[in-house]
Amino acid sequence: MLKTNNMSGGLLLDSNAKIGVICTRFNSFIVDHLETGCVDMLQRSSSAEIEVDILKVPGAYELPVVAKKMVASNSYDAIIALGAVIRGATPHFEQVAGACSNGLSRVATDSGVPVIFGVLTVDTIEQAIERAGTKAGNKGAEAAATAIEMINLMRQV
Ligand code: INI
Repeated sequence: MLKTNNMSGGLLLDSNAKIGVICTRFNSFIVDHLETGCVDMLQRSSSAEIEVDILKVPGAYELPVVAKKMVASNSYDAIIALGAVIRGATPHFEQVAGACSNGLSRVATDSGVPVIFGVLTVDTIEQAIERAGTKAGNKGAEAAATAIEMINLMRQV
């Protein structure tokens, strides 16, 4: 006999959670819109109480170390990292984007706490604007929905 347990996280949080949102000040004219989209989505995705701590870091390179410190406090159900690395304006794009994405991924896998990658890595400022609340959606809102889904899923596993 086969017993299948299907587990997936829904997009509505029905029990309390604490979420850390880390935002870069670099490219703040984009990242501020990701933050707004993120907080708005968190608010609309919960019938329970979500406490949100919002922290600012200088740039995407600094996101992993702060995420690491936050998960070490054992007080967050998920961390959302928001930023924008724009190739056109960044000669060392690969280093900044690579260190950021590898670092965040490592914090998540080492700790078991979901760290959501809400960092735009794009070629142009136009592409960043498109993904910050205009024609290609809002990466901050997507990151918030992913955080909710992951919190729900991690509570089932
Ligand atoms: N940081 C970003 O978040 N986005 C960028 O596009 C960027 N550019 O263009 O260089 C950037 N650089 C700063 C970097 O993240 C660090 O803050 C800095 O190197 C100090 O460690």
